[in-house]
Amino acid sequence: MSNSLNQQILLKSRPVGEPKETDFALVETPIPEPGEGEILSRTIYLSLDPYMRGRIRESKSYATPVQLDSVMVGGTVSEVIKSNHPQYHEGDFVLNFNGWQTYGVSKGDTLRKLDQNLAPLSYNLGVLGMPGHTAYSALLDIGQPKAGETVVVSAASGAVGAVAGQIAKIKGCRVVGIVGSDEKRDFVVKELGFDVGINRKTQELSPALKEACPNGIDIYFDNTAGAILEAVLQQINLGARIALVGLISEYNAINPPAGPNLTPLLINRALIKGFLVSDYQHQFNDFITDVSGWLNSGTLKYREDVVVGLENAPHAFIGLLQGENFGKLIVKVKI
Ligand code: NAP
Ligand code: FER
Repeated sequence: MSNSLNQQILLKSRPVGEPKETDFALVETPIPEPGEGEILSRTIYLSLDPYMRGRIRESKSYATPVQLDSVMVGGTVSEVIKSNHPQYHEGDFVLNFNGWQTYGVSKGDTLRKLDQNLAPLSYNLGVLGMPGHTAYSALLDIGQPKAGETVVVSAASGAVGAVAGQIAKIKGCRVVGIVGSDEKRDFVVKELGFDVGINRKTQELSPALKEACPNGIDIYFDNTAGAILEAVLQQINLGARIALVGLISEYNAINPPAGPNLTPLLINRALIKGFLVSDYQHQFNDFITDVSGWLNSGTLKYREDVVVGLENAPHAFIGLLQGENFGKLIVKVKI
């Protein structure tokens, strides 16, 4: 591997079911030249996120798919190497979208400059980035949490779930987190301060939820859909709110899964609303102000799962969809 070349991970085939490492390939190409108004940057951190599973499908959903033999998409923290844009200079750190490659060219008006004195640079891909923003806006806007209410969060130790559950605690709610291991269960209770953790792999969901939520469920922050949504619906309260944020239990499914029984939604006149973080740009400044404040005061804790080396991105991404990450999954790209 050479430092004078751009290392890129391309999508080679569209996975059926679980992605495989052979669906991706590492190639080396010349480092690109920035055009007018553009900057060339070196990738420092690459974010790996569940939405990428949707982007490697053929069909368009809310975004266009990655083409075969193209570089995988992804949010990045990068260092400016060359700039043809008046607002950016060599050595600046920026949030951009280089994708799974060591260098990238971006248009100057699609970037955000980062200040590494405010927070570790990688946080801009997690707690102070798209996942944190998702947690903040989906919980506060759709969930409308009130002190004393019961909030259930799935994928609760992850990038989005951990922040959502902690904000619900800050708002005075009883918070129950559903996770995939005992270690993650201990983490959400002992480190993050949730009231109860449930291991979805070893505990039966309905009785565990009944015990954890003696007053029923007012808000469900749904990162998973599937069996967890089904079990939660059976115990929702009158006027419950459900933020449908992610359906990770279905992302690798080959056939469309059977839907849950929706009768409890009707009986309880409950609200279920789909959420896309891109609709909430207007709340970005409030999100940064509040979440940075909670982070700096130690009220909100943040855990990262850092994998070193771009070549390990496919393996780590496959693991993300199987619950192998513990905290926000980031690739530290070494050049
Ligand atoms: P994450 O929680 O850090 O990682 C994914 C986690 O999902 C895994 O660690 C695993 O946790 C859990 N999981 C995997 N397969 C599962 C299954 N079959 N059933 C239940 N849980 C499963 O990822 P994230 O970045 O925070 O994303 C969480 C969710 O938010 C995803 O669904 C994502 O698509 C969604 N999201 C939506 C938006 C939006 O705008 N709508 C934006 C960002 C993220 P356990 O081991 O604990 O089960
Ligand atoms: C976005 C909207 C949604 C985005 C990511 C998501 C990277 C994530 C959706 C999901 O995980 O379901 O603009 O930008």
